[in-house]
Amino acid sequence: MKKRFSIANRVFKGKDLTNVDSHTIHYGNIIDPNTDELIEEVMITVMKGPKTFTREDIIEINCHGGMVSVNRVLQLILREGARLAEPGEFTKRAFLNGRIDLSQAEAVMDLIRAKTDRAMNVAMKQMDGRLSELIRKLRQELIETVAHVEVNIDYPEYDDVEEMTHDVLIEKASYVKKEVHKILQTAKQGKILREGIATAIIGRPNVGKSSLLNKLAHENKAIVTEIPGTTRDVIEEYVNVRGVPLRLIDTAGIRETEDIVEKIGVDRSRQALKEADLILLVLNGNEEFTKEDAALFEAAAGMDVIVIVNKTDLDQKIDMEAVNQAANGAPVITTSLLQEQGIDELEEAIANTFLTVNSILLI
Ligand SMILES: Nc1nc2c(ncn2[C@@H]2O[C@H](COP(=O)(O)OP(=O)(O)OP(=O)(O)O)[C@@H](O)[C@H]2O)c(=O)[nH]1
Ligand SMILES: [Mg+2]
Repeated sequence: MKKRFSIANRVFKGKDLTNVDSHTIHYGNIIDPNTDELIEEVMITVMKGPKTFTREDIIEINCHGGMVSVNRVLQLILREGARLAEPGEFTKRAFLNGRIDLSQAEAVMDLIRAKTDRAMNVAMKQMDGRLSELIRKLRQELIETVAHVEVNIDYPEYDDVEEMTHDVLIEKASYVKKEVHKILQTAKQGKILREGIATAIIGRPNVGKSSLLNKLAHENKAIVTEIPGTTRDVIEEYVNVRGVPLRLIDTAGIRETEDIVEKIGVDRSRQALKEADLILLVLNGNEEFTKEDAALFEAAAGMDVIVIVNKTDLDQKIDMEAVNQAANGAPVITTSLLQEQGIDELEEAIANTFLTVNSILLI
């Protein structure tokens, strides 16, 4: 008798689990076999391989919620000879037993770690075998092409087999290359969905960067004051903007400063800017467009940028023409974070940037 059944039968007072049908659930009690003490009232599910997640026999014990009851049952079973699964062990066994392939196994991990509904959907589709199917088709295409070439070489006398010419080969190879390239694009997207788009909020001091983080996070995470140079360290927060996961990074306002702590903060801001996937460049509409603002646009050149002209509730002193010119085609959104104006437009711009940058193949 298998070890898992013998352990379960030893601690379970109810039906003999070796004699029940597969995929059935049974009510009973967990009893300490040494002391006859009642440990917990449970439902036990018996699933015999190969129609299980790992293709092996599986016994699942459902006990009451709460750490104490779960722990008591767990401790007893461990004492009786079971051991805890290693992280990812069930998925590993499912893979080793040929139940799922590697891309599906990865999808299981993505599913567990998914940060938004959209990330979850992508993982579900990958688990469903969609990526495996794409790869399998390309592999098949290549195998058939190679077989075709071999037939041409080995049996030149067959005249009913179409000749594999250089042109046909090139055509097939470039088709496969194009498809592989598409799949690789989705890998970048997968990483973004798993880890969030690294989004740096950049701007001169006091323009409203921390206010922006707080608005997108719907929480007062960062300290906001009217004193320029309030944020000195990098603050990170995961937010979900219309299903797109962002790792928002609020930074110290970038300016020349003699203050040692602020200086370190400014260096970190520059670093965050360099490492980001997306830049939210914040300007103060109540002030002129300055040389420092222009320098920020230069630092962000070539990156995905959304420009935010904030404080529209105050007098507009900024030259919008200069802003649009510096933006060079990047979206420019006007907001009053204080009066909660323009946030919808900003969220839409973020979602759009994400969708166009990373064509979503798997969704
Ligand atoms: N009138 C007005 N004030 C705003 C707006 N957004 C932010 N503020 C104010 O501007 C000041 C600075 O806001 P913060 O969000 O701390 O600015 P910051 O860019 O993070 O500043 P540093 O951390 O110093 O670089 C605060 O007093 C905010 O209340 C706005 O849309 N309109
Ligand atoms: Mg700040």
